[in-house]
Parts: sequence; C-alpha cells; structure tokens
Amino acid sequence: MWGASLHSKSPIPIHGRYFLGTPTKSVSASIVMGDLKSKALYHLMKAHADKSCPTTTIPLKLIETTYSREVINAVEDLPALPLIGLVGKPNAGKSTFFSAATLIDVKIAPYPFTTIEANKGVAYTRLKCVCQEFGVKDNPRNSSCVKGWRFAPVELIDVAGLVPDAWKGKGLGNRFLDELRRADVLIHVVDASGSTDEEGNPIKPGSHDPVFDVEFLEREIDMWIYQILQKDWDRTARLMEYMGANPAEELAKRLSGLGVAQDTVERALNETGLTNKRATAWSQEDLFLFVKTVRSYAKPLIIAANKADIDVAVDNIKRMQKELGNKYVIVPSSAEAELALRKAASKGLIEYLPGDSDFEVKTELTKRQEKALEYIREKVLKRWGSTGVQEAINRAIFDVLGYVAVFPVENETKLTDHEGLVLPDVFLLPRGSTARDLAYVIHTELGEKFAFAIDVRTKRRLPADYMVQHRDVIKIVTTR
Ligand SMILES: Nc1nc2c(ncn2[C@@H]2O[C@H](COP(=O)(O)OP(=O)(O)OP(=O)(O)O)[C@@H](O)[C@H]2O)c(=O)[nH]1
Ligand SMILES: [Mg+2]
Repeated sequence: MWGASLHSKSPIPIHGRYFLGTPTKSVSASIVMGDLKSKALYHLMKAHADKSCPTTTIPLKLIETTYSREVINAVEDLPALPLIGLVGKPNAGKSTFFSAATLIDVKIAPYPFTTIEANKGVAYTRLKCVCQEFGVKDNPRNSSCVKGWRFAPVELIDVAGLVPDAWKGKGLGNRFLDELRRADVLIHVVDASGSTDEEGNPIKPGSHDPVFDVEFLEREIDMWIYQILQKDWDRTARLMEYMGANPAEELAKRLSGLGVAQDTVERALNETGLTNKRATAWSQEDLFLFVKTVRSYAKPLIIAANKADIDVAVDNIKRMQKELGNKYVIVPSSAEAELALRKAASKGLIEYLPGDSDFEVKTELTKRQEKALEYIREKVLKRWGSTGVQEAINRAIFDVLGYVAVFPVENETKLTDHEGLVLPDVFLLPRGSTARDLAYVIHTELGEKFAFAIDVRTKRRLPADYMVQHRDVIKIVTTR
C-alpha cells in the first residue's frame, strides 16, 4: 500500500544502494522505496530532518512533498533505533568519538565547549553475520555486511560537555541532559590521559585524575534528577500518601522528562525497599538513593577511557580498572585513532573495518601518513587490541542493554524477503523480546496477523511468546 502512494507521488530518484550514516547529499538521492519500511531509514529521516541536527541532509520538506502524509505517519509509527548518548566533561573526545563512529564531520577542537548543539547520527554495532554459516551471499539493506561482519544501525548523540556543578547551572548547565531523554544507554567518554582539568581546560598530561571525572559525572546526573523531584517533593509525597495516587505512576510522571518508564520506577522502589515506606517519611537520603537506583536502570553507563594512545593513560586505565572495574564496563579507547583509520580507509589508503585489531596498507603512503598510521598501530592497536570505539558501542548495546540482533526472512529456504533480497535486514531488539514483538517491529500488520514463527536453522515452529535469541534467523507466518 505504501508502494502505491510512493509511486503516485513520484519519489526521489533511486540510485542504488546507500550506506546508512553516509553524510549528506548522496543519501537523499539514494532512497529505495522498500527501505521506507526499515527502522533504519525511519531513523535516518528523523535524524536528518531534525532542525537541531547540524548535519541536515534530507530536509523534512523534501520528504513531505515527495511522500504522502500517510507514508510519513506509517514510518513514524515504527520503533526507533536504540539510542546511545555520549556524555562527559568538555574536551574529553566526545565529538571525535561521534565523528569516528558516524563519519559525520563535526566540530572538534582542543578547548572546552566546542559542542553546543547536540550532534545526531547513525553508528553501527558489529556482529558476526549469518551469511557464511548459511553459505549465501547476502543483500543487506538496513545494514551492511563486510567480510562476514554485519553492521547494524544504532542512533548516536553527542552532547555538550558537563562540568562540576552543572546541575546548578555552571558551564552550559544541564540543558543538554534533556537531549538524553530518549537515550537507552550512555557512554561516558573520559580523558584517561589526564591532560584536561575538571572543566576541560588543557593541562600537562597525567596531572588530572580521571577517576574523579567518573565520580563527578554520575553525581551531576543524579543531582539533576534529584533536583527535579525535590522541587515539589512535599506535594508529590502528599499525593502518593494521602490522595490514593499510585506511587510508581506519580514518580514516573515527575520523571517523564527523562523518559523513565513506570516499571523502571517500580523496580527501583522495590530494590531500595521504599515501596512500603510512607512517602512523607522519606528522608533526603531515601530520595537520593531512589534517584541513583532509577538512573542506573534508566540510563546505564559504560566508560570509554579515551586518549588511551597517550602514554600516561596506560597507568591511569590500570588504576581505573582496579578502582572502578567492579562497578563499570571500562573500554580503553582512542577516538582520534579510530577517526584517522576510518578516514584513511574511506580514501582507500588502508583496509580497515571498525573494531579490527589491525589494518592493511593498500597504496603508496606519504611519510606523514606512514608515521601517523604507525603511531596508531604501536600506541593503540598493539597496546589495546583495537581503538575501542566499536567495542564501546557493542558492549553498550549487547552487554549493558542485552539487546539481541535478529534476521527476519520471508522465504526460509532462500533466506529472502518478498523482493528476493537475501538476509536484507537485521533488527536490534531489547532483551526479552518475543517472536511477536519482532513481527510488530517489521510491520504492524505482521504483528496483528501473527500465527507462528519458524526458526530457520532448525525449521521448528516457534510460538508468539518465544524469546528471540541473538543471531536468530526467523520467518513470521501470518493468518490469512
Ligand atoms: N590523543 C588523543 N586526543 C584525542 C582523542 N580523542 C579526542 N582527542 C582530542 O581531544 C580534543 C577534544 O576533542 P572533542 O572531540 O572536541 O572533545 P569533546 O568532548 O567533544 O569536547 P566539547 O565539545 O568541548 O565538550 C581534540 O583536540 C581531539 O583531537 C584521542 O583518542 N587521543
Ligand atoms: Mg564536542
């Protein structure tokens, strides 16, 4: 049905395949009709149509005039991609990380508050594709597949730096935290080399303790949430206690600006033992403990120990692992190295895939290029095994959030969709998603008419409540 309205409105010309996240011009010229159904394109349209996105590539106007409202509404109904927020003090390397992961050019500079408006874009998780296991050549559509590695899209947002006491309005304040409302997980980009002070001003490498930065950032976010709740706590507490309001519902309402769901609030109330305590008797410590717990569920955090190429970072990272390792996933990273490698790869100078442990030189290099690449090999790849950018994204999505990647197909023998594309899509779904959830993600109608699913590996029938597993290949069968 979309096809008809698309055709009748003579859509944007089709120019073959695109790689999601490809910045600008080329993208608008390469929308393939069928891709409108994919969450990835939906995301792309939204991200690029968003006025606050400095890398605007597909203006909403263009989409609106080309596609009917009906199509846009249908696309907007699709669930969004998992969203990763990059946070940290100024000058830590957030925008460098963002640019390395999305290949979108953004402002990067060695002074604080380079980023003011948030940058949004598409990054990718890397996972083993199923194409080699099934011995097929795939035709990826919402993702890409290189040498048997599938890159599945996620959304990435790079926000302004946060300084101590931002919750009181210092620096750029907490305004940007609103941008993180939809974030499912945060990557805290820390300057592990200690070459910037707590406000992001450049200082001698090694003279600032990155452990401090980890503690302060979490406190800032907690204080910000605490402040929101504390503002009219007396009223909230009275409502919860005397007016018969459901406490979890009431608290979730107060926290709606943060995108905290009611069941997350319920979990935090149970965990802290506050479910049975009278709200008017909550102490400040109770409220703070509740805030900390809610935040750890709603915005879990992992650490990218960045600037790991600088020598003094090595000891700092060892210490961070020792002092913070039991509380956080800590990934040593060099965003700058990843950005350089990806740029070199896109120019054809080297062969390199994000997450690789080495690269291969493909052409004659200038002395300068050779030196820069050798520096990366010695100080980053050999030292840490990879640049850490891909690993941080992967661990945020697969380990911290526990998402699974699922390959839906329509034909279980050929592994194709209705257009004959082999393994076209891979979807990232939250832990605990069922076969029926997958059907809804593909298309509302498929969810509504769900009869059963088929595990393509075993050819076994799966019920609606089957919990999909990482790298499942699934066919959905509908009732007529
Ligand atoms: N040595 C080294 N420098 C890096 C690395 N990542 C970023 N930088 C440098 O750190 C400086 C700050 O980088 P940005 O990406 O602008 O930092 P930011 O966190 O976005 O800063 P704000 O926008 O001000 O909050 C730049 O000079 C980068 O080149 C890294 O992995 N290694
Ligand atoms: Mg920045």
